[in-house]
Amino acid sequence: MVTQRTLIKNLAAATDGPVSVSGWVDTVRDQKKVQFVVLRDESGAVQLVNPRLTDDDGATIANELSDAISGLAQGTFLTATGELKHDERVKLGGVEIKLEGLEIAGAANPETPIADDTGVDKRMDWRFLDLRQPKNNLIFRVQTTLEHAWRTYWVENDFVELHTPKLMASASESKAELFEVDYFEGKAYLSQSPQFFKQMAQPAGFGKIFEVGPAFRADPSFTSRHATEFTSVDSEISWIDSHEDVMKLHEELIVAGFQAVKDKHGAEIEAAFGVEVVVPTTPFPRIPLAEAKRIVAERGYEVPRHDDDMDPEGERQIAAYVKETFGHEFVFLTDYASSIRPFYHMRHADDPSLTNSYDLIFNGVEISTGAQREHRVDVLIEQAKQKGLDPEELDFYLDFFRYGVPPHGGFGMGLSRVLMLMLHLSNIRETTYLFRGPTRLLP
Ligand code: AMO
Repeated sequence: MVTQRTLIKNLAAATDGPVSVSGWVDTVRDQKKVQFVVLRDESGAVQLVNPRLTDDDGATIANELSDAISGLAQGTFLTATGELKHDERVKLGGVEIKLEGLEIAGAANPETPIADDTGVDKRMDWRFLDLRQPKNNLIFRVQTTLEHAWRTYWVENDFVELHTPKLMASASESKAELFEVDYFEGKAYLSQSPQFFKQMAQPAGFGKIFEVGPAFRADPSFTSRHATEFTSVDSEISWIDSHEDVMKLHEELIVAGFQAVKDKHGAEIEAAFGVEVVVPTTPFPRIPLAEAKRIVAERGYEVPRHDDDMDPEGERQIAAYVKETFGHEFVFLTDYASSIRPFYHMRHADDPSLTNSYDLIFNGVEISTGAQREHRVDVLIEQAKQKGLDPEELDFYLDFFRYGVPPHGGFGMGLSRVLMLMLHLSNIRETTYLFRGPTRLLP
C-alpha cells in the first residue's frame, strides 16, 4: 500500500513502482480500449492510464475503476494510486501512472463556468478556478520569490519590519480617495499608505524600516492599473542627503528581486508568458520631469497642460525613449513640481516650486513614488497650510518632528503593478490574488 503522496514534479526522478498522487482532474479521454486522465497538482501534470478489461471476444468489461473514471468531472480533486512507469514516448513529462485506485476527495460539478477564452471579469467571479491555470499559479510563485528576495535584502541590511495600523484618524494622501468607516461613536478612515507611521519610525530611532501591507484608495476609476485595495511595499530610511539616496536603495532592491525571480523562474516565465526577465543594470536612468516632458514633446506627444504631472501616455513615451536610448526598462523621473506633490515632500533648497521626489516608471507605467521628506516642522506646517490642510488635524503627525528627527526619505511601491509589468500582462486584476475595485467585493 502506498500512502505517501508524491508531488507530480518529483515523479520524473522517482523510481518505477507503486506511487500515490493527489490533485485535480484536468482532462479525461475515455476511449474504448483505454482511459486517460490528466491529473494536475500545484507542481505539474501527469497522465494516468487505465487499460479497459476485455473478455475473450474483445468486448470491454466494465468495473468499478473504469466506471469511476468515466464519471469524473473536470476539476474533481482526488488521490490516485498505481504503478509509476517511465516511458519517453509519453509527452507529458516522460512518465505515466497505471491506475489501480481512485479516491475522490471533492467532486466537481460537471458544468465548468469558465473556459480558456472567458473574459477577465467573469474569470474574477470564478477566481479559484481561474487560479488553477498553471500560468496563474506561476504568477503567485513569482510573487513569493520577489517578496522573499526583498525581505532578505532588508533583513541582511538591518532594516526593521513594521506593521502600521490600517485604521486611521485622518487621510495621509488625498482626501478625495479616502474610505470612511463607522468607528463606534465616530468615524475612522482606511489607510491609503503607511506614510505617516513609517515616517514615525525615524524619530523613533529605528533607522531603516520596511512594510509590505494593504493600502486602500476610494478611487472610482476602472483602469487596468488601479484597485481600491492593493499591497503597498514601503521602505523608509534615516540620514539621507537627498532623494538620490532613496533611489539608490530602491534600485538595489529591484535588482535583488529581479535576480531572484530570473534565477528561479526565468525559464518558466519565458515558456508561459514569452517574456525574458531582465535584471536591470544600475544606476537606472534618471530624468528630471521637465526634461522628460521636452523629450516626449520632441517625439510628437504633448503632455496635456491641465496639471504639472506626467500622464499615462507620457509615461509610455518616456519609457520608449529610455528603452531605445539606454536599453533600460526602468526610469526614475525626478524633481516633480510642488503643486502636484503632497505637503510632506521636501522642496528644493534653491527652487521651492520643485520637490526632492521621483516616480519610478517600469515598462511605461508608474510603479512607485519616493521622496525626501520635509523634517523641519515650521516648514512642514507652512507646506501643509499651502495645500489647504489644517495643521491642527495633523498635530499628531507634526509632533513626530517636534522632539528631534533625522533627515529621512522613502518610497511606496505597488506590488501587483510590478508583477503585471514584469510579466507583460495588461491588467492588474491578473496579478492580484483577489482584485478589489469599485464594483467588486466578491469573492
Ligand atoms: P502613491 O500614491 O504614488 O504614493 O502610491 C505609491 C504606489 O502605489 C501604487 N498604487 C496603486 N496600485 C493599485 N491601485 C491603486 N489605486 C494605487 N494607488 C497607488 C502605485 C504607486 O506608484 N505615500 C506615497 C509613497 C511614498 O512617498 O513613500 C504614496 O502612497 O504603484
